[in-house]
Amino acid sequence: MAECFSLQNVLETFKSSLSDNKEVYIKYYIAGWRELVSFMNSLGTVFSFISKDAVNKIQILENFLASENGSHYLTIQSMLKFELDNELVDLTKRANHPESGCRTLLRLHRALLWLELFLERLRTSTEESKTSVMCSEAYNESLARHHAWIIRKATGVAFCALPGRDAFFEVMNAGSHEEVVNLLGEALPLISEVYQITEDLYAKNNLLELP
Ligand code: 1PX
Repeated sequence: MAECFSLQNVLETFKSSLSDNKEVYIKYYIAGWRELVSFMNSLGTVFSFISKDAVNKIQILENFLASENGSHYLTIQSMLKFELDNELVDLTKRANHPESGCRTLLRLHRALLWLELFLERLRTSTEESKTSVMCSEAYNESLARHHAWIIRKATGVAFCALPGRDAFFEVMNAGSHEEVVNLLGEALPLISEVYQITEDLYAKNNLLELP
């Protein structure tokens, strides 16, 4: 794990996650998430229930990658095919395969939409914009509908503890505000492309509501 977060690293890992034929390498996808989690950890302990869950999911995918079936977990595309062909996915309710790669990655995938919406708000924000508002608006448009009431409540509390916009730009470690905004402009289309490829793949296979 990088000892110091930088937005540039996130950009690089998501860039590396796209293969020439537009498959998504799981190794880099989760490396991107590890970077983001290290960023979130630097914001304080109120976020630890979120980062714990994210790390848990990253770890599940890393374990698959390191297992004897690891070669099937090279890309999201190959993982889907492998797990579906071998009936390793609980499709309607959690049963024999409660922690399949497919359902685990789907949770991160949904969070990626939150990230995209949040970063877009951050990119176009003004000095008066509040990070907590941008964060919860992005959350309400994405993850919220997948979360139980108690999680939504806890998440709302955590958002109130977010540092202000200036401090936020600072921790992103990417230079001046203008440079951060430029970098966000570069990162967002990439994140959005990775998101869309995954979304289409899951939709095509009818996997968007995996339990
Ligand atoms: C450059 C700035 C970017 C900021 C980086 C922030 C990284 C955020 C990483 C969030 C990863 C969240 C993964 C959540 C996965 C999830 O939805 N899990 C739930 C469902 O899983 P299950 O196994 O039960 O089906 C689980 O119930 C979740 C529990 C914890 C609460 C998750 C709240 C997610 C809020 C996302 C917003 C993070 C705000 C960070 C502020 C910077």
